[in-house]
Amino acid sequence: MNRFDEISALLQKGRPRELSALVKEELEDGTSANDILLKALIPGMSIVGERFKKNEIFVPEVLITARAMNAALNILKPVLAQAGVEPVGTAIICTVKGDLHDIGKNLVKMMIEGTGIRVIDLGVDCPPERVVEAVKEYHPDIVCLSALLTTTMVNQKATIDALKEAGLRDQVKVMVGGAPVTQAFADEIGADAYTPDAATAAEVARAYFN
Ligand code: B1M
Repeated sequence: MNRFDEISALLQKGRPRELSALVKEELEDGTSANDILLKALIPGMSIVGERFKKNEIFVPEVLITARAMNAALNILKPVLAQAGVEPVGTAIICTVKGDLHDIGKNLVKMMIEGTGIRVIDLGVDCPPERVVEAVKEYHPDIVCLSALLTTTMVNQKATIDALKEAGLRDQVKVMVGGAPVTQAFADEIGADAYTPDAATAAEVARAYFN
């Protein structure tokens, strides 16, 4: 078994301590944080998703792997983030109302932070009115909305509508993403950008400041 497979296996078994140790070791050996993410952690999480879909594992097991994933992401965070650089702007990010999935959101947050943008994280299950309040409070340049469920994608639209009603829509770029979200859906709800993954989200966010 190679190191990426070992990392993936520890993630799937939900072993945060051993996983974190191996991720640290891999970084110390010179492997890039991006490779660890794209070749070990994300493929590991996809396998978990497939097994969940087939009812081979259930919510408690998935929660355990999600905790392990977040532990590994915390180790990659300082490597992905650019230290000591004055932020070029501000983004707020959340997972929309009704939705508790935060791994993708956390990843998008880290990658955007890595481009030198300050990111304010409103967490999960975030109602549209909380986003409106945060836009009034922090005056962000970008609002990032993540949704992982077909039943909660509609709350990306509800959030955009709430920003319109509050007269704030034109002050921010709204970016949407998450596994069920598509470019067509983003166009339909009037988002400024859809991106399929965290790296592209970071590129698009940074491009707003170029
Ligand atoms: Co949930 N879950 N889950 N789950 N879960 C999915 C999403 C599901 C596809 C599983 C399946 O059936 N195969 C399915 C959704 C089906 C659907 O609606 N189409 C599902 C379901 C049904 C549910 C519950 C309803 C299950 C139940 O209770 N019966 C329930 C809902 C709870 C709720 O939210 N109200 C539920 C619960 C959970 C857990 C709590 C157990 C756990 C979440 C823990 C946590 O996040 N802290 C969980 C998990 C872990 C998953 C899977 C297995 C993995 C999600 C993940 O973290 N992927 C997932 C199956 C899957 O996706 N294969 C599944 C890794 C992550 C890196 O990818 O989040 O897609 P992702 O993010 C990507 C891109 O989407 C993108 O960038 C990231 C990477 O580059 N991206 C953005 C994300 N947000 C973005 C925002 C952007 C741009 C890009 O711009 C702003």
